[in-house]
Amino acid sequence: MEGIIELHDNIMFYILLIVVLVCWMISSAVVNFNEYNNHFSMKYLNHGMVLEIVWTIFPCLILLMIASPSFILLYLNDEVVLPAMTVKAIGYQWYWSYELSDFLNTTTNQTIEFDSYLLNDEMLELGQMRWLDVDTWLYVPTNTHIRFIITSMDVIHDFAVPSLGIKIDANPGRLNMTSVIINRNGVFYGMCSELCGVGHSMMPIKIESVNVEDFLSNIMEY
Ligand SMILES: [Cu+2]
Repeated sequence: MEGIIELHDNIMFYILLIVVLVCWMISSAVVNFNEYNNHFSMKYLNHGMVLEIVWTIFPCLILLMIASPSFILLYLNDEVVLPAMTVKAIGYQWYWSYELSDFLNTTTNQTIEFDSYLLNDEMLELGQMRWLDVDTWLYVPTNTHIRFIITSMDVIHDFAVPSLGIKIDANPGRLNMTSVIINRNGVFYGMCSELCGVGHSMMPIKIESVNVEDFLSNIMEY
């Protein structure tokens, strides 16, 4: 997400430059070259080789300057660097289910997995977010390379957490992968972002990032 914001800021610089330049050229043409201010046209000025070359090359260079950081970010986002843990998120009509296959529940001797359901209005406690809070949410450790594997059991869903910069389709029969590294504690909300039926708005995502020690004690409770 930091990369996306940085790219936006970078591109915004060029956009402002272009908008100002184009507005200035249009307004100066309207003001200076109308029939009141300029009665004559110069008969022999109908082609300018240098000008043509300049206004072809210059926009090309600007486009290249915008394209290169954009491609770098695009391919960097695909890279999954040695994940320390894996979270599998499975979309169902209409809730998310999570599997932490790196961890074993010692009492049942099975990998940790749980369903995450929306809290309805009656169940909400003071301070909880309406239509965003869930009964059991995902804890993840901070400063850890986490791999998310996204899939679905029925129709296409979409696992989207905007503040983490994730938005990945959950397709039945297919595993999609992305990775995050969260560098501070906090709660991150997301929603299903692919229309998946009447309960589409009732399957929010809640991820809480905590220190590694807190994370290890929290997952005991799943
Ligand atoms: Cu959905």
